[in-house]
Amino acid sequence: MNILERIFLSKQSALLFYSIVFLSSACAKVDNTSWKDFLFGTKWKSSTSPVSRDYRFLPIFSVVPMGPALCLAPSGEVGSCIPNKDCIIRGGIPAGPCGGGYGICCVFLQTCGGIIRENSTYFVNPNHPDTYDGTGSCQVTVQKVHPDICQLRLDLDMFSIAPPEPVNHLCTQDQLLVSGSSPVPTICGTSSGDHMYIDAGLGQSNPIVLSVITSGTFPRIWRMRVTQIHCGSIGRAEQGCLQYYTGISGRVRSFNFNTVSGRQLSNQDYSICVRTERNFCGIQYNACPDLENNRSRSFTLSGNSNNPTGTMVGGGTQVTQNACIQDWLLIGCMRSADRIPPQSACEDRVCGGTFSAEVGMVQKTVQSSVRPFRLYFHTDGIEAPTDIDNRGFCLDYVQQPCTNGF
Ligand SMILES: *[C@@H]1O[C@H](CO)[C@@H](O)[C@H](O)[C@H]1NC(C)=O
Ligand SMILES: *[C@@H]1O[C@H](CO)[C@@H](O)[C@H](O)[C@H]1NC(C)=O
Ligand SMILES: *[C@@H]1O[C@H](CO)[C@@H](O)[C@H](O)[C@H]1NC(C)=O
Ligand SMILES: [Ca+2]
Repeated sequence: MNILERIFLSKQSALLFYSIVFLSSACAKVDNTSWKDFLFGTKWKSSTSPVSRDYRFLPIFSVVPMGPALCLAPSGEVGSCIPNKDCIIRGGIPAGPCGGGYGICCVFLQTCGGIIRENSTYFVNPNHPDTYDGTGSCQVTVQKVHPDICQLRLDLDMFSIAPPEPVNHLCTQDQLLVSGSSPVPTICGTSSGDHMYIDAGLGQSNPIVLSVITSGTFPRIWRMRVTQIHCGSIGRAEQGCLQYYTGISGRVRSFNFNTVSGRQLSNQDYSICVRTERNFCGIQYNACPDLENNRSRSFTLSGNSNNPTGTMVGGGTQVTQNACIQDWLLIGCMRSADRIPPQSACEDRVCGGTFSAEVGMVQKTVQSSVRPFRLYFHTDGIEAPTDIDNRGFCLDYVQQPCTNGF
């Protein structure tokens, strides 16, 4: 039994005791000593934040008519608005009244050694919301809330663990690992706001284990929400998509992307899917604005990003000056949008340091009408000496109506 497990067990028995105390008190009001305080220390509720003390809850009711009522806890987690008694029995944290005072905003939280048995449970670092500096493997096991769960969605609300090493951008210090599902790339660094869909298999298959492996000193913090998705749900991502976006416009980016200090992660191999909205036939991509750098680093996949680096396109079998063999983004049959008439030739792979569908130093809008709309991202395990300070990619997409020449 490692230290984390031991801490967890002692906390669990403490929790059980605390739950009994809580149950016996008829009042549902959250006072200074909350479950979170007990589990992680007294800093959970910021005494400087007025919102956490006057309980101004924002009840948000699900648009799904039969679905559970959702609510927002003062500390930012989405909870379920259920009777207080049920919250305690199910091991949740009562985070203030909701539903006009008829329910309690119940938040489910797990840390190292925990088992997730409720939909929409958060996996947080030990000592959350303070940082965690320890070494070890912190894992939670996800059990399906129903046999008819096919996917999990992981929302990285807060995610900052040690970055990849600077030479080959490998996650050698810290890692987020997902096991028990179809392969998910290992990530590290900072990716708050990003998400992943995890294939959960059919029926009561093997549980999925989420692990954050840490070594060395680093002030880590994570809070990821695990949502369970029914096989027949309209919210289910298309098969094989690690990331899935809906809506006619949006932003896609690689993990640990940051124009100032991000490092493109090595050993990635996944697809990003954009749902084709009704009456849309094509899609355009633009590099995101980069307000921090002189020359945009929003698309820096290969080459030395500290020097102006042009667009590279196409695959092939050998590393030539303008082929994408090692690290690339693939967008089916893409063309630069500014060519009238459109170019007859199109490209699939793009890399280098300037986003465009053709070789050059000028950033361009790229369009594709291959459906479904997907991007495939691939990186190998090597950066140095050719590839230096690559940040990865950030692209804004806009779907194009069918009337617009497609
Ligand atoms: C609750 O916390 C506030 C601010 O930290 C403190 O002033 C107050 O005395 C505490 N109340 C109790 C009952 O501990
Ligand atoms: C889990 O919760 C989300 C909303 O947070 C909901 O859309 C989804 O249907 C729920 N899944 C199950 C299995 O109830
Ligand atoms: C842009 O780069 C040039 C050359 O390195 C430098 O002189 C200039 O100050 C930079 N501008 C900004 C806004 O960083
Ligand atoms: Ca590489």
